[in-house]
Amino acid sequence: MAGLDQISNLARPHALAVLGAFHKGAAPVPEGVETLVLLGPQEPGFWASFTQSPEYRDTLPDPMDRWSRRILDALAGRLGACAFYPFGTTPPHPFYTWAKASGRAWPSPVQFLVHDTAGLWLSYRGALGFAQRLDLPPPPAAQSPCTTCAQPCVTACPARALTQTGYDTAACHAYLDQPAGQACMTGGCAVRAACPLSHAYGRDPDQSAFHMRHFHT
Ligand code: B12
Ligand code: SF4
Ligand code: SF4
Repeated sequence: MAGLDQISNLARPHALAVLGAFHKGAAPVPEGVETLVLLGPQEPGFWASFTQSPEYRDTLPDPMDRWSRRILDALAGRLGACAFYPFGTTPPHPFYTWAKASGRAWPSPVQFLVHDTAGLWLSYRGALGFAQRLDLPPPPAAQSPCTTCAQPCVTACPARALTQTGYDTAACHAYLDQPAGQACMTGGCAVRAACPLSHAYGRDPDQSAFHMRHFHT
């Protein structure tokens, strides 16, 4: 039976890491799944690895989603698991709910998820569902990092589009169209960057720029 160490070892060459896992019962999961394992970028290094891929180089649409499918489908095949993705289904798989169930990510004061190592730069490339109940270690942190933080995320948005009162996506897009918005376009969302845990994650700003271009076309 697969264990988290084996999953991590197979994911690492693709610059992917296990960012959380939980058993059925902690959150609704697809039929037949007993354990769900969440995978996302292993930093530093994810962007350097991804940009070597055929999907990045072929200039066709949605390179990261296509890369995620190829890599996670192969991992699922090796491990006898099923792969699930945060994109491409209607309705979407509930990754936000799954993240909370893992005990390694929490809603931040601005609602985006904050993760124990990725901070607000958290994103998932997919999840592996296992029919077996795998042994899972307890989550490394007992509580959200936000409880002992000065909360710079709350005031970091220069457009006041993402605050404790919610996310005004129209105001965010309007700001990104202005010259001042170029800082978010090239370096990523200032709110996500403001989190102390984000600083330690080591994400390449080129990756943030890539996602921002996708978000704000
Ligand atoms: C639709 C969507 C959006 C929408 C609306 C957000 C929303 N209301 O959830 C829009 C287009 C605004 C959006 C934007 C972004 N998103 Co988005 N988005 C999604 C998506 C595809 C579906 C969410 C959904 O409806 N799920 C279905 C419901 C039924 O299940 P659920 O997710 O468990 O439901 C919970 C959430 O919806 C949550 N919720 C309710 N309202 C809001 C509002 C916000 C802002 C958030 C974060 C959550 C949230 O409450 C529900 C109950 O717990 C998820 C992936 C996924 N499959 O979940 C990513 C996801 C939530 N997004 C993500 C990301 C990375 C982004 C971007 C940062 C992309 C980027 N640029 O890199 C941007 C934000 C731009 C910025 N300022 O940087 C990440 C999480 C990031 C985080 N730290 O929280 C996810 C998990 C995708 C991933 N691959 O990891 N997104
Ligand atoms: S800046 Fe502080 S309050 Fe905001 S998400 Fe990060 S740890 Fe939580
Ligand atoms: S991308 Fe920039 S304008 Fe949009 S929510 Fe983040 S900090 Fe605010």
